[in-house]
Amino acid sequence: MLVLSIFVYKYQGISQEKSTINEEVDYLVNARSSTNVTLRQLAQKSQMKIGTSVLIEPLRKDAKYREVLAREFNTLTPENAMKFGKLSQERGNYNFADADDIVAFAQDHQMQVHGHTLVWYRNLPNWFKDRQFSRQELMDILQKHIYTVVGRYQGKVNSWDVVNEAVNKDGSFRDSIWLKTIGSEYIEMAFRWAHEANPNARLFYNDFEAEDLGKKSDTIYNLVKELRRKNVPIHGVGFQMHTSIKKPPNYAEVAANIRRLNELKLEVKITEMDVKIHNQPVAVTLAEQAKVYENITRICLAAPNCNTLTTWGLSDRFSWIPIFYKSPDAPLLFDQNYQPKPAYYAVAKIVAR
Ligand code: 9MR
Repeated sequence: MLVLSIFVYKYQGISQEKSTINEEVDYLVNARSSTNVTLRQLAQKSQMKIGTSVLIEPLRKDAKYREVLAREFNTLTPENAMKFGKLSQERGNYNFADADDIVAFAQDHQMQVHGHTLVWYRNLPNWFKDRQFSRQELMDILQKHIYTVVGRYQGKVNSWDVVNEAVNKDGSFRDSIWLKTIGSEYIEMAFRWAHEANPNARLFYNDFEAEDLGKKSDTIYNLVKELRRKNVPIHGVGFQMHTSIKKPPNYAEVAANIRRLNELKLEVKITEMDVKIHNQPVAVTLAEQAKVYENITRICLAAPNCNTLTTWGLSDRFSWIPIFYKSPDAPLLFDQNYQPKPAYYAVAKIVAR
């Protein structure tokens, strides 16, 4: 702890002197050798949840992945293993092997699990393809799915992304099979069923590019406000926070958005953070990336209704970004070799306060 205190003291000193970007870069890059306290230990002290999404393949095969996961994080989110299409290959049948292993790892290491995700327009089971369901049939399918999955992990998974990405960029509702077949009530139904399956679970609406103020976040705000008014069991909103150094979040708006949700007595979790640096992993871009992580961590911790920061992947080795954008990137807190990056120390600095 002493070592880390010195580190924090030194860093604050630099900030107060309004250091140049180069000094900050040097500091953040060199910070690596000057601390031996883990993020998880710091987070524990400040009652913060610090998490990452988890992929089953490295969890099974890579001892270093397991080591860093247990050492640095106190909560995790299965990145894919709990999606409907992954769990149910055939109608009526579930394969929980991957999800069970992730949950068991969390339990063995006293970590919480945030379940992801019950209702999404993507990753639907193959048996949905080319099928026309009646409204009642699809409601039955969804209810059964939610009861099965939430029920299975009762006591082990006590928060859930119930509905994921139901709103478009322009603020309209996404034209998913759920909306088309059931109507917009599917959202309310999903929350009620999740609550019935596990009355102790904290239930979230989760989305991307809705962290700032604007059409999309306004629709989400109005949606959750209406759900609260109708006494639908919803406890929070997930800000995915997939960002980039080229287009960092509008911090004042993120803070205002968290504040207005607090007025509705809703929690906010940062659920899927990553910060693209666009194939330029040099000191300056790593320092810019660190700043984005630092600012978001600070804003979250300063708000009474936000205390969770989860990144979408543990190491740059396993990020979805290079695959999806077909371009190398390094968006996370740990590099390809599991070494902490400047962003790691920037988050640690805030969590240590
Ligand atoms: O990172 C996930 C990737 O491995 C999957 O192929 C993809 C489709 O299931 O989903 C990615 O995670 C997404 C998350 O589930 C919801 N928010 C956006 C994430 C990145 O696409």
